[in-house]
Amino acid sequence: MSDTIDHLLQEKRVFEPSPEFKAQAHVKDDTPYREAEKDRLAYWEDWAKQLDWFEPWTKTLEWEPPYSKWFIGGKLNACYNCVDRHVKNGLGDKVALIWEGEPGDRRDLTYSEVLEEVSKFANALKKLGVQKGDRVALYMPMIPELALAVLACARIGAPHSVVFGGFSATSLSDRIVDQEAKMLITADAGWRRGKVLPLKATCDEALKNSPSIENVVVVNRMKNGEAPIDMKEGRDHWYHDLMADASSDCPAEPMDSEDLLYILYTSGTTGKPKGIMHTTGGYMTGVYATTKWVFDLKPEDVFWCTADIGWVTGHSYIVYGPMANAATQVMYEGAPDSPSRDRFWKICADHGVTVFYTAPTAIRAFMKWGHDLPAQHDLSKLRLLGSVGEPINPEAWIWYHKNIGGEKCPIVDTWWQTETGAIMITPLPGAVKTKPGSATKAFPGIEAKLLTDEGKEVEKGGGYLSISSPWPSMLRGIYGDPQRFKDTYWSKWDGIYFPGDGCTRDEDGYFWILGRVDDVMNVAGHRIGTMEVESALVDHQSVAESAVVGIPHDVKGTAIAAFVILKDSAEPSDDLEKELKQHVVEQIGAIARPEKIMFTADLPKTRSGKIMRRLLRDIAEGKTLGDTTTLADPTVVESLKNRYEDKEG
Ligand code: 7RM
Repeated sequence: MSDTIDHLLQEKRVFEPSPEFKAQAHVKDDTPYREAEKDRLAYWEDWAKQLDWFEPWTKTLEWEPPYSKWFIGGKLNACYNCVDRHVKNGLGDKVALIWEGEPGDRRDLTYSEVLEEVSKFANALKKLGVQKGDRVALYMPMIPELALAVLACARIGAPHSVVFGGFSATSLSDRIVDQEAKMLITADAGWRRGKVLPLKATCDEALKNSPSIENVVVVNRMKNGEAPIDMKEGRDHWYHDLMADASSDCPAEPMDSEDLLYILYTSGTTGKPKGIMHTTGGYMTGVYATTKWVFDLKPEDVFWCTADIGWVTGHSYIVYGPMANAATQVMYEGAPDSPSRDRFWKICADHGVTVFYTAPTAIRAFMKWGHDLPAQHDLSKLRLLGSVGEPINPEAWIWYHKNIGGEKCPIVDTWWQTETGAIMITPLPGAVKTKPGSATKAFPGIEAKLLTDEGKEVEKGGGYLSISSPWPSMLRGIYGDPQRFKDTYWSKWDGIYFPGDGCTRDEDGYFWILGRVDDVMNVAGHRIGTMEVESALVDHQSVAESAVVGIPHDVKGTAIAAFVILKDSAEPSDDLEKELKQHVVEQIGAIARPEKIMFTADLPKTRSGKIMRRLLRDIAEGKTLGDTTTLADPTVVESLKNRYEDKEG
């Protein structure tokens, strides 16, 4: 961590928005910051009023830490705000989605077409017995039907829970069981790097352990029989069959501002992911506001967020934020290197993308692939770039600025979390000068500070990031686990939100986020708990104990290294190493595949029994030992540990 700090603090370059950008920007100066500070509630009310409400709220905020309620008594519908009201306002013919499948197939949908499809599918869901309040799980590729299904759930008031299509059957059924989802929506398969991702087959596996699911809806993505599947009579239904005779008349359900909109699972410090809950009025206000100002969105923009809807970034900045703003956006199914490593730049050029939002791990991969690839495409329409998911190293920031942004696009480095629902720390591109590697300042209306363990504010230097007053899109809890909600986010300080990130502030008060300070890893922008991977390893018959650490990786940011103690019956071998990696993939998903597995006879623990992760990281990075493939001799670990304990005094 201290290497990162030193490195970041040497970064002194400052980038001002160009006069041309500033002149056309929604926000040109610091007025909204001052206004929000003067009266935060009035400021958020102004945003909420820009949405359509069936009934107005009577009270803006009720704050009984750690629970907040926003826009109390108000009634609205998230889908209505993303679709119906645009059609009503004459934007029915505006293109909502420009979709590209990985093989190159295309589909454009206008807002009127989205309204028609979503209404029909909402009726189909109702016909299959889904009622307001019932949870619906989605396990889908990045096809238009995923966005449509999410909106259809919102339309009838059935909280959705999207599970990323890269997760395993076990991960899927764990999530279904936790929320007792009644319905599962999937597709026969999806495309990823030219390979067929057999989603329905994985669902069938998950369904063996998901007793709450009554019906399964299957979208036919593979039109040429590339992925034959089994359909279980009475349980499984083709999407196109349901749509064939569904009525397109389905008024949006008036929802209470505090009704549950969705549950999205995210990794924490235990083996069990947390079901983060977001409600309707506050969440919609937060994503609407941040999409408009952070991405400086205008009616003529073509927005492209490259995230998967299976992550929060796709919820907030593909589905709800952009669509609430009546944006035209690109949606892409596949990998950035399929069929070749310039796919993203080809998509940008073909569709005239103006605002592009991606992750540092992708940018680092593009850097490796070479600047001549983007140079072969016309990226001149781009006017604003964004970054999300992990700290962006200054080298990647500068490369992005030069080679993608043509040195004319501001870069918004946006810090936020599944839990925060919307962007929290970010420049406003027309008003805030940027520094490569810094997420700059809190969004207007957000109160971010650095605190010490004791809760003392740090004006300049290092501390823990904190949010000291409630914000509309904040999580409302962890599904089924109020105690964990309190323990995880609200026990460090009194009534102040603890996001779990370390950070420093410079002389301008800019935030430089350093990464997690808990046992959560950020692998290629995805959160994975060390305990989750440890549980998956221990689940294997040959493993007695394991300890997992994150180690630096030049593209992924962090890679997973696992130390494994085998049972007496097993012997270390290359084959076993492969088998264990595969076991983790089967238990969690490919994103959790360990880069390195080291067999050891013992794990270095402190006298109080805590695993010494810092020592393990050093060993895994080769800082402590030459050959680290096996630490079979217990005395090796013991002597390492002693040396460490001596050093630490
Ligand atoms: C949106 C998202 C959240 C964690 C968060 C941080 C890290 C995200 C940035 C960042 C530095 C950023 N949600 N993180 N964005 N760190 N700069 N701009 O990623 O719930 O999946 O992850 O990601 O550690 O706590 S998430």
